[in-house]
Amino acid sequence: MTSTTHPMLALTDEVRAALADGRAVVALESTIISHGMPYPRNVAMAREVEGIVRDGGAVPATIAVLDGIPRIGLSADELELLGSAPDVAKVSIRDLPSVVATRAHGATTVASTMRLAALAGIRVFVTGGLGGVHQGAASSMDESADLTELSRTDVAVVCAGVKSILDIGLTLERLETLGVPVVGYRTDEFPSFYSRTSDHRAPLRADDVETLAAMMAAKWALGLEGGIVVANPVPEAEEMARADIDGLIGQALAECDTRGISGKDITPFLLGRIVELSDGRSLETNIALVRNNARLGAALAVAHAGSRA
Ligand code: PSU
Ligand code: MN
Repeated sequence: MTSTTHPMLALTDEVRAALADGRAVVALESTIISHGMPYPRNVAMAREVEGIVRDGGAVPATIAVLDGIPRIGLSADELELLGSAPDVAKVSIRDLPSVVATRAHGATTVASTMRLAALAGIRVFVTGGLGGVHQGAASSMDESADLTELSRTDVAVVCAGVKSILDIGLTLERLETLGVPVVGYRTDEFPSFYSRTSDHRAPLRADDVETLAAMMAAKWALGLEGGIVVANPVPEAEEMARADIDGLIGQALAECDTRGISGKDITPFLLGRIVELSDGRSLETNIALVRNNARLGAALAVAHAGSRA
C-alpha cells in the first residue's frame, strides 16, 4: 500500500513506516498533557500511555504543533517540553492557522488532533474526555469544536464519555443531530468520565473491537463522513462516586462564574480546580481511565488494520 502524506505534516519514521505498511497506529492528543494535568504527572502519563499502546501491538502517535509544524509522533524530550513549557497554546481547529503561521508551539485538542490524524491517515484516536455542550450553553453558546469535527472527520475516538462539567444530555443530542454514532463499550450507560454512569443511556452498544472496527468500515464505505465516539467506562476499582464528584464540579463551575473565566480557558480551569478540590483523587481517576482507553484503542487499531488487510 502506498501512503501519501500531507506535505505540511512531520511524521516520525516509526509512524510513517507503520502507516505505509498498513499496521495499527493510535493517535494521542496533547492538550491533555499541556492543559489537562499538572506537571510532572502529565509527562509520566503521556509516556506510560505510549507504552500501553505499544504493548497492545500498535504504534503510538502523539500529535502536537512544534515551531509551527504539525507533528505526528513525538520524542520523549518533546513530550517533556509539552508538559512543562509555559508557552504552549491550547490549539483547537480555529487556532491551527495561527499557530502554524507564527511558528509557535501548540497542544492540540480532540478536534485538531482528529483533523491532523486524519490528514496523516490515522483512523483511531485515544483521549480521556471529549469536549461538548457546556452547561448554560443556551445563553453562552459554548459548544466545543470537538463536536463539529466529529461530524466531518473520519476518526474513531476512544474516550471515557463526557464529564458533568458539560451538559451530557445536550451533548448527546448534538452528536445525534451531527450524525455521529456514540457507542458504549460493554455498557448500556453513557459514562461520565470519572464515573461509569450518567443519567443517560449510551445510544449504541458494542461488546468487542471487531464490531467497532466493522462499524468504522461500514460508516466510511457508505460515504458517511465523520467520526465515531467509543465511550469506554473507567474501571470500577478506579471510579469516583457521582455524588462526590458532582459536588466538586458544581463548586468549580460556580468559581468559574465568579472569576469571569470563559471560552477556551473554562475546561483547563475546571480540570485543575477539580484536582485541587478532590485532593488529587480526580487526577488518579483521570490517569486510570486514559490507561484503560489506551488498551482499548490499541486493540481497536489492530482490529481495524486487520479488517483492511
Ligand atoms: N476533557 C478532559 N480533559 C481534557 C479536555 C477535555 O477531561 O484535557 C480537553 C480536550 O483536548 C478537549 C478540549 O478536546 O479540552 C475541549 O476544549 P474546548 O471545550 O475548549 O473545545
Ligand atoms: Mn468552548
